[in-house]
Amino acid sequence: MSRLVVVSNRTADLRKAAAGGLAVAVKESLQQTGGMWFGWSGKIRDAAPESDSETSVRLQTIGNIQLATLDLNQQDYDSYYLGYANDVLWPVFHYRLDLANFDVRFAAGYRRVNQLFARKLLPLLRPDDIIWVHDYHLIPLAAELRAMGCGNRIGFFLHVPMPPPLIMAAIPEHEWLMRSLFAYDLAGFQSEADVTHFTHYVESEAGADALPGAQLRAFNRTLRVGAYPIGIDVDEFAALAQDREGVEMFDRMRQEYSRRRLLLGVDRLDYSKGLPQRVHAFRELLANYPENRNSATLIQIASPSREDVGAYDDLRREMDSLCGAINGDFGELDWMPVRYIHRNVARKRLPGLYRASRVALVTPLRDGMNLVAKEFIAAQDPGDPGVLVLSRFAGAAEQLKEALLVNPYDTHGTAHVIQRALTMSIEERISRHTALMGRIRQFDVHWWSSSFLRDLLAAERSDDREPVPGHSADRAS
Ligand code: GDG
Repeated sequence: MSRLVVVSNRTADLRKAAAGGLAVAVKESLQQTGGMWFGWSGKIRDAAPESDSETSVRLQTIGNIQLATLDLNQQDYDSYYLGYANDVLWPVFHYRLDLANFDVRFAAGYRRVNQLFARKLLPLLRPDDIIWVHDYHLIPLAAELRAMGCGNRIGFFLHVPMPPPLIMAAIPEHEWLMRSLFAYDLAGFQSEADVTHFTHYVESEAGADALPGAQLRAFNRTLRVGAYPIGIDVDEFAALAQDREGVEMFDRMRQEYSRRRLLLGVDRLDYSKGLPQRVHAFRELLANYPENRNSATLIQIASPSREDVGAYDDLRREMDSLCGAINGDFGELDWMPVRYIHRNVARKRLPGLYRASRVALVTPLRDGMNLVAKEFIAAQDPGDPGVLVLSRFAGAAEQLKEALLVNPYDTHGTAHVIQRALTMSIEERISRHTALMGRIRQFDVHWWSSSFLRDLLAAERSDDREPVPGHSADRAS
């Protein structure tokens, strides 16, 4: 049987619980199949910035997974990771052109690190390995590998949203980036909306033809595309809720908040997650529906993320001030409306916390999928489940229609829907939860990886293995 080789910007620490959607899902799917996980170690090495002569790949085997990691130098970290990935692709793919910084040095660093990854990965590959590349950090990786002669099957999955063509076109290198995707055999997206955006982009910008079998033909190549909404390991997560720590957490929260109704948000502290808008909506709930005063409490966990990026610092200050103001304006000696925790919470505690909450607020401004929505559903007591309030701009909204969908920009409307969630009858809660649970069980993380890999194996190979124009080999010639 072929070996699976997963490539992502960073590998996860396999001995610790992962925080962050990609790490959680990739780890769970790779543990099922075994294989190799290749990526950045997370470390920055001191070295002459121009050479990668000392970069060596570290190999480590843990269970059925071989981890292959390399360090980055400071210049590459600054331009590839902080620059192009976090200051160009992340904001643009989340529709935030206002936050993007199109510094040309970033694009050069991005290309350099993708070439570095390709050079270091190639000698580790066996001819029948199946390669699965993850996310926006590594869009040109297959094109670089092909330019070095790699003929393996290579699939790509985008965890973040694919923006509409005119937003994509704001990236100065958009043509190069999107053309690179045609070096893959399969490009997977989170939702049908993402597939549509990509298809419209290549049709309008590159005159692509849509072929039968979910294929696109452009740049002399054929690429299969599809939506593979990522899921969670439902059984594992539900079991975690029954673990000692899960039960203890649940009991503690239920005791502490016995007289109060708990609302919960769990997110990385990221501007795509709509945290200030959520706090504004909660404030409006207290203002417009006074029965919630002294009664509803919002616990917002915002785990630290990308603290080296400026926009995240601004967000942190904004959240500190919004939460302080709401507690100052509405709090009582024995009630604080918002408990804002800017720390990472142990994964084992999350299920108990989800289960003790009456309402989950999952209200990103834009999100590829959002796994918290699915974790919340999985952790509920089916006989007395909580209600999911979900942004229509999360990829998850395409699947989770029985959640209460909101527009997070509409503060008034969101507050109204939260009130509806808080007052929903048990019959309606159970009926919605049963439907949602069925859906996340059917489309769980194992479905996600097996359907992606099945389609990657079945994808018709592009007729040529030639380098995609614009990548190493033809630049060198
Ligand atoms: C990207 C896309 C897509 C969060 N805080 C803590 C913690 N978490 C865990 C959650 C969940 C994961 O991190 C977050 O997953 P999301 O899906 O919400 O978001 P991103 O990190 O932005 O991930 C996203 C995902 O990739 C997968 O494709 O869904 O759209 O943006 O598992 O539970 N875990 C712990 N402590 C925390 O404080 N232990």
